[in-house]
Amino acid sequence: MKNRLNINLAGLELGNPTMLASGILGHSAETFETIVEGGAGAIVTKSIGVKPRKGYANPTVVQTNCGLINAMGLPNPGIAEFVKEIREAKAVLKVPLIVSVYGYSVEEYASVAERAVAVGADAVELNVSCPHVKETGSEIGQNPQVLAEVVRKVKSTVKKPVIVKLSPNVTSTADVAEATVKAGADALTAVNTVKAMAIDSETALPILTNKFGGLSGPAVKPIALRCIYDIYERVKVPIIGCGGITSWQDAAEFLLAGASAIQVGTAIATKGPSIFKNITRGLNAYLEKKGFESVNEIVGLSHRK
Ligand code: RRO
Repeated sequence: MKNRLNINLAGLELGNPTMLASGILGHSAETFETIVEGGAGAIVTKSIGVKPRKGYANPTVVQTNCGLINAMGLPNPGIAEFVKEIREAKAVLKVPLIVSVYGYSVEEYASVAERAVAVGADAVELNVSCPHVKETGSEIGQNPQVLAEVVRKVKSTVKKPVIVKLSPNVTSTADVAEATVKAGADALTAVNTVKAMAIDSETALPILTNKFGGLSGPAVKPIALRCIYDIYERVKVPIIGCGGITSWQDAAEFLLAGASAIQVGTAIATKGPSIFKNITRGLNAYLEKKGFESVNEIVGLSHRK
């Protein structure tokens, strides 16, 4: 009998619709294995650029009573070093490996994507939505012309699926999604973190060294759901939901809003890698109870009139 949770996402075969979100434990083949053992259907790496980057000085993460705010500042070893991790991961992983890519120009995005795919990446996820690093991330994702140029260039460079991770920090995520899909994106991830900050009343100063960061965790869930619902009404490509998912019920809500798959990040810190199995078990039981044969049948179901 066909597994209810198998999906084909823009050509990628996943045993279940859960994925590791970019930036969480995203550097080494070993940690990817732990996440796959925990039940993830695919892995997305930390964002990788042309050159190594140290990231910001500590403190880079602050816990609030509604989620985490991070300003890591894109720490990564650069693609020349990271190709070793991609090769190693591909040798052991039995799930698709998606390499998250950032750049400071159209050419940089294309170059990193090309090198990642050349050593085995099954797809790339373009980070055009980091809320707090200058001249990349959301500075690209908030400008539909530049964003479209990046997507067109990467699409013409690699022959693997190109996923684009969108920002919630825009007036209309659906408008940006439409421009991205017109430029050739095969799938969208919605959404990256929400631009935020924290202030210490004792020192009377911002807590993060970078002052501003990205809020993740349960507070983001209703925002992400709204973005996905809007995007689903506009575009036909698969949407990967991301933002505050901590339970199978959250995952089901994202699918009903229009996501074909979901990513988990912050909740791994509190619930551990087995959160993926807990989500897939819960989803499977939900589908069975409601009489659905495939998880695809509930994608966008909340849009019915
Ligand atoms: O590295 C970061 O500080 C970071 C990135 Br690239 C991102 O896309 N989103 C985020 O919240 N932090």
